[in-house]
Amino acid sequence: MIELADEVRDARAVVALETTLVAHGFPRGEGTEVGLAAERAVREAGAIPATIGVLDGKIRVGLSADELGLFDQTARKAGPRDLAACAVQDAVGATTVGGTLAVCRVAGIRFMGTGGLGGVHRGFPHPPDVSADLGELARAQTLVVSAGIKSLLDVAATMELLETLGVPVLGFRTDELPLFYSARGGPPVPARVETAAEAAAVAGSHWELDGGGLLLAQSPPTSLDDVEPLIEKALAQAEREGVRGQAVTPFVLAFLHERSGGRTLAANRELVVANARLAAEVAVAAS
Ligand code: PSU
Ligand code: MN
Repeated sequence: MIELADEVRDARAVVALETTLVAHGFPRGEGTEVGLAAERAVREAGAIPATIGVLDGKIRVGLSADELGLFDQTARKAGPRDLAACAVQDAVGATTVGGTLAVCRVAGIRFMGTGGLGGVHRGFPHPPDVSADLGELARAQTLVVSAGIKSLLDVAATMELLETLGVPVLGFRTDELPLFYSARGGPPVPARVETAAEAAAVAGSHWELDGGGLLLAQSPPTSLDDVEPLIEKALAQAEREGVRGQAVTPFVLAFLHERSGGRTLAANRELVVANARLAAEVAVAAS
């Protein structure tokens, strides 16, 4: 059911990339461009990109540009629980961070790049919405590079849960956890690393201890420090419209992209590519 592209199977350094942000994280058409830019960044750093998604009844690891274009708004959002049904029912399944990690666990892929990790949604336990990204991050022996935790979530609660799950959180040249759109204002990180090689060494040691996933948090290249009021508006609007579950994150991202006049869109695009590049540098250092 899992099919690896030839170049992924033969590669020494591989970086997994997700397809939910391609399908649901950007306006129509733009997600594909972001996905391709992330793949280019991985190659420039000397690694092979393995973009993961469900297509043609298979879980595909490594997609062509044309195949990537099939992951649009009509794709199902595929978290860990959705992979099997998507494959059996021949649906296009855009994998979340959690869904991608579930595949990495089986395929033995150790590094991944994304935008922002999912986590505990604000207002917990009403509803009790906790992203499946966290459970998979605890299980998979994969290091995920992100711009921290999306600030539309309850970041403090998510950090507590990561500690409970035994997930190391490394700040890349920062003492503060980045907040997706902004570099500053987050909680302190439990450990800071200065280089990709150091991150690779910590990951290797953690896996020697039979640990699971790690989060390597990198500040966004462009830091937007005035998004919080807009996030509150977006969450209130989602509430009014009865948006629930898997639909919340894409709804909020789309609202922000529109209402910020495209500023969050540009920032999000940039940070996804930067994280893919850093994930590749860590993968190369580890090989
Ligand atoms: N990072 C982005 N854009 C995104 C996401 C991450 O820059 O759209 C996606 C990831 O796929 C992540 C998902 O797994 O948001 C979290 O969704 P939820 O809160 O429903 O688990
Ligand atoms: Mn959720």
